[in-house]
This record gives sequence, C-alpha cells and structure tokens, in this order.
Amino acid sequence: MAPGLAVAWAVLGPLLGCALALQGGMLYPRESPSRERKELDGLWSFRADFSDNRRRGFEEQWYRRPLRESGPTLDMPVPSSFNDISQDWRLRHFVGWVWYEREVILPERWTQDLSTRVVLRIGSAHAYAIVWVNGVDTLEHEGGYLPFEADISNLVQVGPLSSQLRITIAINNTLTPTTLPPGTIQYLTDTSKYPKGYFVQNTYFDFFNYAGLQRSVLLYTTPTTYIDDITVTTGVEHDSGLVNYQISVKGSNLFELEVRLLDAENKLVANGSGTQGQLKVPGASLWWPYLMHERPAYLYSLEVRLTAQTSLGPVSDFYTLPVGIRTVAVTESQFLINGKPFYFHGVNKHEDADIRGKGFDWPLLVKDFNLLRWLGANAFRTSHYPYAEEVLQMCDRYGIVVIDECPGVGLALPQFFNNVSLQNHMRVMEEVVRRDKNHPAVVMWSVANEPASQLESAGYYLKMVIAHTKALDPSRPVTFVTNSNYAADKGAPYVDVICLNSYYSWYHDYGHLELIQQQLTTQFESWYKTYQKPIIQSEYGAETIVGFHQDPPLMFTEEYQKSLLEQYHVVLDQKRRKYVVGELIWNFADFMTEQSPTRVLGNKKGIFTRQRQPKSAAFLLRERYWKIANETRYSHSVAKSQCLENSLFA
Ligand code: GCB
Repeated sequence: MAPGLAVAWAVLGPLLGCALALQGGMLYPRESPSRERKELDGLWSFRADFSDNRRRGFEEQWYRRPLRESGPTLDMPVPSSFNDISQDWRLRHFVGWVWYEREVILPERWTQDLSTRVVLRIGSAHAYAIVWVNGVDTLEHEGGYLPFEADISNLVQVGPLSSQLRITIAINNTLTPTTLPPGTIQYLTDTSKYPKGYFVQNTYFDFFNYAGLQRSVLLYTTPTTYIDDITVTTGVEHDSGLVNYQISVKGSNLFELEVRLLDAENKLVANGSGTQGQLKVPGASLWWPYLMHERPAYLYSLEVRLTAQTSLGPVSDFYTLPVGIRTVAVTESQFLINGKPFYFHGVNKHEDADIRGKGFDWPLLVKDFNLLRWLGANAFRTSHYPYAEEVLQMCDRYGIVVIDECPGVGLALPQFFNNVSLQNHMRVMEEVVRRDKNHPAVVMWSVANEPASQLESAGYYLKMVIAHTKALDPSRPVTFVTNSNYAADKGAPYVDVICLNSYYSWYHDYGHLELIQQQLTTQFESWYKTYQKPIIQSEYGAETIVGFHQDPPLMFTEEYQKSLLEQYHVVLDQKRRKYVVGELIWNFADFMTEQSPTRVLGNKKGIFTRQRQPKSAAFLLRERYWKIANETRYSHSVAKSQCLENSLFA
C-alpha cells in the first residue's frame, strides 16, 4: 500500500451489494405484523447411534416413525451440547450420528392459509445435519455455527393431520480433512492395544468439539411473496449519513417496496422505494463504539414494507432491520471508525460454559456483556467460529466492536489445503457474510485462526478465501490470525490488518518473564517493517489456576498471569501510539478442551473462571482498559465503569 493511502471501506457511492452465490437470504426471524415465530426450544427426544458403523439409524430408518418406537431415548435440552448432559462417558466422547426428535402442533391458520409460508430454521447443528419433517427428507447442511432453513409449507399444508408435525434431525459431529474446522479419524489397528475397529477423532484446535443443537430451532411464517434478504451498507458525506439498501423479494415479480428509516424516537428521517436505493440522513447520529463517544451504538430502524399481487389476492410483508450508520477504514498504521483512530482493547471469547457446553443461554449472554462492560472491553473476536446472532445483536446495541471469525481453525496439516476444502471455506464465508453483513458492530472478517500459513499451498488458499470475502463484502477489511514468523508467512500480503498471536514466556522460554519485552518488540518491529499495516495483538496470555498464588511468580499462579500481562503492556503502550491498533487477551474465560497432559480440566487462560468469577488479572486488565478508554475517547467527559458506583478514574 502506498504510504499514507487510506483504504476506505465506507461505501459512499452507489450500493455495492454482496455478490453471494448462495440461494436466498438468511434474515434473522423477527416477528412483524406479517410474520409469526414459534420456538422449539426445550426438551427433545435423543439417541446416539452406538452401533459399530454408526449407521443403524439409517438402516432402520429411525426417521420414519417416532424415535421412541425404535428404541430407548433420552431427554435432551435444546439449545445445548449433548456431551455433558448425561452421566454416560460414551456420550461425552461420542463421534458419529446422534438423533434428535420433537413433535409440534401448529396453529390451524399456518396449515390452512395457503398464502402463508412456513419455514423451519435451525440456528446451528454441529457439524453435519439431515432433517426430516414427518419422515420426509427436507434439508441437509454442512457446518456448525451457522443457520440453515427450509420452506416446509407443502409438507404442513396437506392432509387432515398436518397440524401435527414430527421433526427429526440426525447430526454427525465427525470432522474430516475437508470440513471446517477440519479433523481426521484415526483407526488404531494394533490389536494388542486396541479392540477391533477402534478409532479416535483427531482435531487440531484447542477447544472441546461440543456438538448437537446448540442454538435455537424455530418455525416462522412469512407470506408466500416475501422479503427474502436485505443488504445495507452505510457511509458518511459531510454531516449526512448514507444508508444504501438492496432488497430481494421472492414469490412474485409483481410487487412494490416502501422503505422508511426511523430514528431511535421512531421519527421518520428518510424514505425510499424499490429494490435498491440510497437514503440520506442530514445530521445523522452515527453508530459509535461505546467508550469512544458520549452517544454510542445509535441504531436506526429500516422498515421495509412489501405489497404484492398473487393468485390468492393481495399480500403484504413487513421486516424491520436495525441499522447503525458508521464507516470503517484502514490506513497503514490506523484502524478508523467514523474517521477516528480506534484501538481495540478487548478479549477473545468462546461460546462455552458449564454443562450446557456451547448451548446458547440468555443468562450467560447478559452476564458476559455485564463483565465486558465492567472490564472496559470495547471489542472481541469471535474465536474461533461465528457466535449466535443474538450475541451480535447485543454488540450492536451496546456498541461493542466485533472481529467476526469463521470456523477456519485447525488448518494445521498440508493436506487441509486442497481444492475441496477451499471451495468449502469460500461457501462458509458466504454463509457468514450473508448472516452477519448488516451488523454495524462487525468491523472486520477473520477467515482463519493460525493456519499453517508458512506453506506455499496455504498462501494460495488464503489469498483465494480473502479475495472471495472481499468480493462478498467490499465494505469491511479482512484478516486472518497468524502465529507464523513474519518472514515465512505466505498469507500476510493479502490481509488488511495483521493479527498476531504470541505466547512469550508461556510456550517459549517459559518462566522467563524478563524476555517478553525484547521478544515482543522484535515481533512488532519485524512485522511492521515488512508490511506497513496496522497490527493487532490478537492473543497473548498465561494458563492460571484460580487460587494458586506464589511470589515471586511461578507459572500457573495468578501472579504469573498478572506479571506476564504487565510485561506485554509495557511494549503495547510503546507501540499503540504508532501502529499497534489493538490487544485482545486470551481468554475472557476458562473453557473446555480435549483432555491432554497440558490441560487441567480445559484451558485456564481465562481472566475469569468458567463460572465467570474474576482472577487477579481481571482487575489489572480492568484498570488498564478504563485508562486507555479515557485516553482515547472523543469528548472531555471521563469514562466511568458502568457497573460500579465508584468509578476507578473519576
Ligand atoms: C492459540 C490458539 C487458541 C488456543 C491458545 C492456547 O494460539 O489460537 O485457540 O487456545 O493458543 O491457549 O494455547
């Protein structure tokens, strides 16, 4: 990039829509005067197929009759991971097909009114799913952490008994060299050590491969002619906000669209019509990250109203999308939001807690956001997969900035960089962008975490995935997170921001805290000299068992975690005024991993425990983040902790 040249992702001109190859949109199912929702969360019937080939369920066609008729079932809560719910160790470590089933009674109108479209939506099923409705094969999807759905109207709008619905979902958690994340199945054939047919699933990432229906399953309705997708990009021109919209409609070509933009007080500020256009908002309130501005996270509402003529008469559809007006741009040393330098002081997270595994949970979500604000964290990365949509909605509302990462984690072996994997990775990015493109909180895409980016094949692979992501969404920068050496990394030339993971005095020269400053300085200087791009320290940290104390500090104690952080902070403070634009601690909270001699009931690098109680390092980081917040905000008022009465820095 030429010195001083800013690459602006703000779309100021005509709309640059997302060029998705996927069929159809994936709008979050919202209620409206034309749309209803029925959540299917709660207890489902469940069975793991323990047969040797794991295929008994298909051989005996378990989907054809109620699951209880083909054998014993367990109660399984949805959403949750299935692994830690029962006392059966075989289920915790199960690899293969599990079966979920739920019976539902539909409102009569949904089955009788032929101008109503009924959709079954699964928030995520890790990792491969096949869905039957009343025994009819309806839907298949590969990849966890992302939603998929099917129009089931023609299955429910036939016959006298159609208001009773049986949904069967078979889910396979096996990871293969071409899934994302990839994995391998290893057969252990030495019969002196292992029983016949014994195999293990190998993964190349550091979190437990929780599986099942981990997010909500729901039914919702739309009219048969409906708003299928909305793409919004925003910009700023002088003091006006620009909202570019593109709307896709399905079901009929004879329709009209009205678009109204309302402010937070529900006052109309701009309107338009048709499938695409630009709304201009003079004196717009911008969406600012919290702590950066006195009025953060301002959201408008884009109300879309569709009227159409169909063979069954006129229909209307309504959808309201929250819209934050903001710009994102990157220079050779800065990350700009609304034209102002933004410094990421935040965390990496995992969707993980207690017995629910990766199951979505409202109390946990709200608690985590309260902790983020207590900490003064203004950002997080969705390490290492897209989080539930409700998480991003909270970020939009609270003004917490997100680096949205796809499940491109564990790309560790040369055989994972093949054409099939590449196609799959690009499809996954299409699904991520399709789902998350309208969230103002999302300011950058991350296509992978720690791929083997020193390989030539990885260089080509990353170049292609990054180029594809940029074509899908020209409005945001793209990165991947690396732990390679600056001189060896083959993917770094293609990213907009360099994201670096390093664990000095933890995985290298462990115990030698005195080396951190020198090694970290070298890291930053060599990367910046090579690439002249802004840098984020995207991971650093130390394993810490809560309640372990030692002075002078020794590894695994709370004091060692604090000291390690302090050493990093000395260098971060020198560089953040130059080209380092962020620091994200590894990790927000302790989380579960596979068992290994280096993990004590999971990864303990959290600054909070898995139960969300602070370790000493949380207080250290809190003081630092509020201090940085006060130095970097764009008003004269002092930022205060939003969770305590007595502010730290007042
Ligand atoms: C990393 C990985 C992360 C691990 C972490 C660790 O570099 O990106 O997934 O959990 O290190 O603690 O080893």
